[in-house]
Amino acid sequence: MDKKMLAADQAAEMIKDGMVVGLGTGSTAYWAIHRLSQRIKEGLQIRAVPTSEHTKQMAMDLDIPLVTFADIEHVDVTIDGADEISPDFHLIKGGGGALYREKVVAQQSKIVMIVADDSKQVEQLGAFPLPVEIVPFGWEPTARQIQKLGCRTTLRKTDERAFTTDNGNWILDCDFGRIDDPSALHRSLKMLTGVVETGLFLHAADLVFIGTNDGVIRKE
Ligand code: ABF
Repeated sequence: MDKKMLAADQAAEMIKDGMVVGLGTGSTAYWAIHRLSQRIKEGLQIRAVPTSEHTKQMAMDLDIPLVTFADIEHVDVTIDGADEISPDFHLIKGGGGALYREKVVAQQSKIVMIVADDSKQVEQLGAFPLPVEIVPFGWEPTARQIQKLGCRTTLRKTDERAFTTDNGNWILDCDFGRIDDPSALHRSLKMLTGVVETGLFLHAADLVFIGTNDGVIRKE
């Protein structure tokens, strides 16, 4: 069985009637959304907040009832993926480009469950280039300021054009190598005018489900 699916299924089993659920983005969250849709057909009653336009469309196609922050004050549980997970549950996210909405939803969530396969576990963050969402206007000076923090930057592109986020912004993939102090780096990046948000999610998981060849490892 697919390791991502195994992990996602276990997280989706934790969802209970009446909950407001944050729906993550990416190929692992995909399986959780599918499992939740199955459970809804079997009688589970939830409302959900999507973390991207892609996930929103998927939820609508699967008849998952959606709400917005106009309707709710908090999210009970969010299930989302990650690109890297450190032992102290710092995360790199944003490989799929949805980091801003993922972070907003995670910050409003009482419990954040991260679902991933075992390739996402790392001793130290940084092998995966850090996605940073930036404002398009003046992106070159923003990139130069970020480079001065000690990285190489690549403007993310699809079909030769800048990849545009759901918020109308662009993504710089920033290769810092090993990140010794994620909090300090996050703070330095956030000081820059052109930076909207970083893919560093600090101590951002309450529960982690890791799919392996031998089953699911649950960490908290
Ligand atoms: C989202 O999906 C992102 O934050 C992350 O970039 C990605 C996780 O990757 P995967 O597609 O492997 O689940 O959660």
